[in-house]
Amino acid sequence: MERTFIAIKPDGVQRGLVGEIIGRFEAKGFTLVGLKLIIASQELAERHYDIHKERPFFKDLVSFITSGPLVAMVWEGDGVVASARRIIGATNPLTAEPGTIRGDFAVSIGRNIIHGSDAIETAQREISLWFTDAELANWESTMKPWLVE
Ligand code: IDP
Repeated sequence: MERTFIAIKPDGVQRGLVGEIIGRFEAKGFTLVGLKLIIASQELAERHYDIHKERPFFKDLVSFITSGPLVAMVWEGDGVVASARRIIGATNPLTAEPGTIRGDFAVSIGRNIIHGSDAIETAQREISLWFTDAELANWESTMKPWLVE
């Protein structure tokens, strides 16, 4: 079953948007299989954003992402990786569509409140970076027959 890694960044936590954001994924019909509130270490943040290490914003990004607690999550469902990216919206919140999380709640690219894996392979890498197998729950919602034909 397809899984994706979602993180509510420290700005989303500070702004009290945790419940709202989790609610959107729940209401959509995806299944929560991992959840924790943590302050990421410098090493974890650098590994997570490794692909951006040569970019001018890398230092500020790592410093911001480690600046306070974030909510790390794994969500499961058919097509969840691409669907979550649509629910989240464009990287720049000013161009993100209204109705998306970034479109509804953010104004700045450096404070765009949420991360979602951009591809299935990236999701697998990020999930194993942030979670151990024991931290993930293998379960099926009793709602499934009402969600999936
Ligand atoms: P994504 O989060 O939508 O996948 P990426 O291009 O992978 O976007 O960038 C990762 C994160 O780096 C973004 O969410 C944003 O917080 C930050 N970022 C990307 N581009 C810039 C920039 O030009 N200035 C400042 N921060 C940026």
